[in-house]
Amino acid sequence: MSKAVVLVMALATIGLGAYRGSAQAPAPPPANPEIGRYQMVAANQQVFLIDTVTGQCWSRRGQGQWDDEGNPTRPQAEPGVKKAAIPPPPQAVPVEKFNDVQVKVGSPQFTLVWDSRADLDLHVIEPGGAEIFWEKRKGSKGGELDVDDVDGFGPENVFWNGGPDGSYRWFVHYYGGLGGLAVPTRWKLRIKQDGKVHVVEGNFDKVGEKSAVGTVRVEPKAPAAKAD
Ligand SMILES: [Ca+2]
Repeated sequence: MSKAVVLVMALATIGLGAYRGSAQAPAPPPANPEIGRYQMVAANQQVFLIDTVTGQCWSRRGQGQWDDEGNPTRPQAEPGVKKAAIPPPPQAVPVEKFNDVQVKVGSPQFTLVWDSRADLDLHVIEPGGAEIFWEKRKGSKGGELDVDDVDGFGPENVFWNGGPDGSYRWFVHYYGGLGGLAVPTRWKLRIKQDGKVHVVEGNFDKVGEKSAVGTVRVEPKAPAAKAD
């Protein structure tokens, strides 16, 4: 049995689960190995000292000098070995700006702006019935009102990072005028869904007015074609 095989077996015996190869030159064996990091294993009439963090090994016979054994785990860890799967970092939600305010981009995405200092509110009811608006900013299927506006012009933005298929219903509510007085207000709602954009516009003259309820339908995604 070769020394390298013995060393690898010794490493396996002590459970070198957390081994990571090191590109640095091997350090000399420690004068006083810390308990826990360095392990001694007797095999083939030799004593092997193993750094369980780096995988570096030394060996000696009796009380002789330590010989540098290198890192017997490294050659096995190189060619053709699958690297541990490292999950990609979570992707940041892209953003865009309306009226100098950053809103999150999604699909579907509903973004309301208007032309006065009145307080308009965007309401979106997601598939399943949860209503998302200023008082309940998150739905139960990933939808979120990430930007609310109370002092005019918008935007208000409700988005899904890939929402479920089904019907999304929306309406706009004239919640409050200026000091209780209604100011005529023109609003514009942009709806984005699967790369398509459409815009709906309307007017309010009275506090408490609501737009008609609009519906956006997200169709189920076609299954990916199978390669034969
Ligand atoms: Ca509002």
